[in-house]
Amino acid sequence: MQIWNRALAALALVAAAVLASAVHAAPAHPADEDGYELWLRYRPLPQAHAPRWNTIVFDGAPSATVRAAIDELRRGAQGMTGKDLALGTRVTDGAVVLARAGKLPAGVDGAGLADLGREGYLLKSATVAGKRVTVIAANDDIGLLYGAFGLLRAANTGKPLDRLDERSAPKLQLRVLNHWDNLDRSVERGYAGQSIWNWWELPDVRDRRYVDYARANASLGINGTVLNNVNSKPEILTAPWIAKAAALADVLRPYGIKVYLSARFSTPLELKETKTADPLSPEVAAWWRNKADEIYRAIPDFGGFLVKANSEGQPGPQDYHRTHVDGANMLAAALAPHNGVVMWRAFVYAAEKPDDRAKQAYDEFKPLDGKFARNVLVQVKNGAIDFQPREPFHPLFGAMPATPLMMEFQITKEYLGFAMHMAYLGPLFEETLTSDTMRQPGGLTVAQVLEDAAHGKRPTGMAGVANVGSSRTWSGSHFDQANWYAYGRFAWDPQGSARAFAEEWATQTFARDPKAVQGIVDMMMMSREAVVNYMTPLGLHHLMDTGHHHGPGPWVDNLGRPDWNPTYYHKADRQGIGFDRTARGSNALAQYAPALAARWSDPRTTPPELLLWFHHLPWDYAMPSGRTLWAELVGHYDRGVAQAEELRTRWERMKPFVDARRYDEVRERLDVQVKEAHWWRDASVAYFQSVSGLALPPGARPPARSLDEYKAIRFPYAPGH
Ligand code: BDP
Repeated sequence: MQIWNRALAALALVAAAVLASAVHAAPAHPADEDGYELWLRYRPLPQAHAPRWNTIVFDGAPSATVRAAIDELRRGAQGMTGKDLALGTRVTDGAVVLARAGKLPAGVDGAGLADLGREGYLLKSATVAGKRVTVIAANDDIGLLYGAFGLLRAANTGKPLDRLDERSAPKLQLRVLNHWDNLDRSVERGYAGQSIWNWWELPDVRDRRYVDYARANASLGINGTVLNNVNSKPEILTAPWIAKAAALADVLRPYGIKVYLSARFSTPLELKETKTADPLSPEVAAWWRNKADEIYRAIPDFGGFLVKANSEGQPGPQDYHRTHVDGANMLAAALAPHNGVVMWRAFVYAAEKPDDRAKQAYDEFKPLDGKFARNVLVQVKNGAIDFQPREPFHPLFGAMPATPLMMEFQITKEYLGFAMHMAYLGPLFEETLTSDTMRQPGGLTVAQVLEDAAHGKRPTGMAGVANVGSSRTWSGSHFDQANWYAYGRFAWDPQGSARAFAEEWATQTFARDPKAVQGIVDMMMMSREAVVNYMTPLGLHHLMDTGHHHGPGPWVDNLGRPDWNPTYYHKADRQGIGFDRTARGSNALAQYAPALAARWSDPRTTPPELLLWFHHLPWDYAMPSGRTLWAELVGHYDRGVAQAEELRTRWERMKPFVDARRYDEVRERLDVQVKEAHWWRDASVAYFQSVSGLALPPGARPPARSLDEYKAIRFPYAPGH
């Protein structure tokens, strides 16, 4: 495998460098890397921290999953210590014991294992028959694989390996990537090259990269992947494509990853196999039942369907005057005999409706609470508009207590600078997950809503729109890998911490030196707020240019649908700026719990970062800082630019710790980010000034170019569109 060979090749060099650095204080400069190995680099550990593992013990015939765990442990040990671990059955000093429940070596305390479910694991330092061993215990093979990755992470991040006592189990059941990958290998909103699925060559040719993809996901606990775009095509459900999906399922299965498909609601009609796609037509229901049976013959553990219906022009049950429940439940009935699920998206809005777009999903779905079949999850984006740099949490969270709601985050950065800007999304995920919906006395966070779907009796889950592609870095840039990482870790534990995940990632991906980790993590933690500041400060949203969403377009007001126009969202005029979502305006606030709605209906008790999401305010509105809204807005844009520059300066300080290749590749992007932060700031200030008619606040720098020049900028071939 590529990672393996590269690791071996690099090993001699790096081992020598590390040994040298243990003797002399000055670290040798690390060898160049291209990022392909992600956070699974397993570089040599200094003697004092290196694991003293010497054999792997497993009693029985290893399944493909256990073999994957053994391979990974060997790969990790080889990289970190230079030692090859033999596989044995006798417990020796330094053994890593993989044990299923019921087969724990005598003397090892397996208390609590039973509560950890199929996927959980225990990591324990123990003494067995007088030998010091490390035990990975689990109820199922997949738990052993996750435990192996957990142990390697502990070693890689410098945890004391002789005092391990860790228990871990996922808090959500379905931890899924959504690939928006098209059948021609283009990727909607993809900035990391082509789709990693080489559809044309599948099913006969199985790129070795699929295995590395599976390893990366399994290392985080991601256990599902939707292979194709939510804007789906009928062909994906035809025999040749089912065979391609089945080939991928075969590769991914040992790593605990199930395959799902996005289904187009009108598939049978478009394939001319039925006369309608009406979900209540028996002919249609029978077609889907047969289709499900056909898929399960090829993929016995197929996960189910993801569906985007009656949204942005996609077909759906409403085309036949049926409801989302009619549509979802019909598909659910076809999948139920096979234990498949339907992930039905709540991302719906229609131009014909004059109402605030932010309200439409709640208005359509809230009345359907409790009506969905048991194997349906409603998949809700983190916010009510569309993956903006900042949005308040979606009002559906906490408002449908009788329906499992699945979170949908976007890992690919459609609205946060593609793969060009550094924006670590951990803080965005954490901000949403820790939001208090106030739907329960004492509080009810979004994370709790996800974890407790219908009181634990129905499936739970989280989806992330993947940022993975054919790029050598997988994610289009080195730092975008961190967003895949953090997503996976939050899907495992929605109550985790963005900073802690960043620390793990930076240590494994870049350098173990605490100074480097601290420096890199600090950059990551400030990066998303920098983007918010120079793109959409103070609760502004959807100001990106049309279609491709690259760069500023706050002036755009001529699109086919009003709710695609930035002017619809900021509503700036001579008097003021912001979307009034209070009772005087669209009253979207009424969709939140009354106590929260009351708090946010007064601009003085609305958090400043959400101010213009909920309020239309005069330009001279007095902000808590004492400045006017206008001065504060310009101040935020300036701050964003300063933060982008600060990111670059901080990266320069990381130079001694990072190999030259990755250093330069990150540096190039930071130059772009600084340039584009200026562009965002200048274009936005120029535009809002033209609307407000106000002079720039004292000391503010005039935009570099005229508004007309900014308006004339075009990107006919921007990626992902
Ligand atoms: C928007 C994207 C569009 C997606 C849509 C969706 O611009 O490409 O198809 O969301 O989530 O963010 O369905």
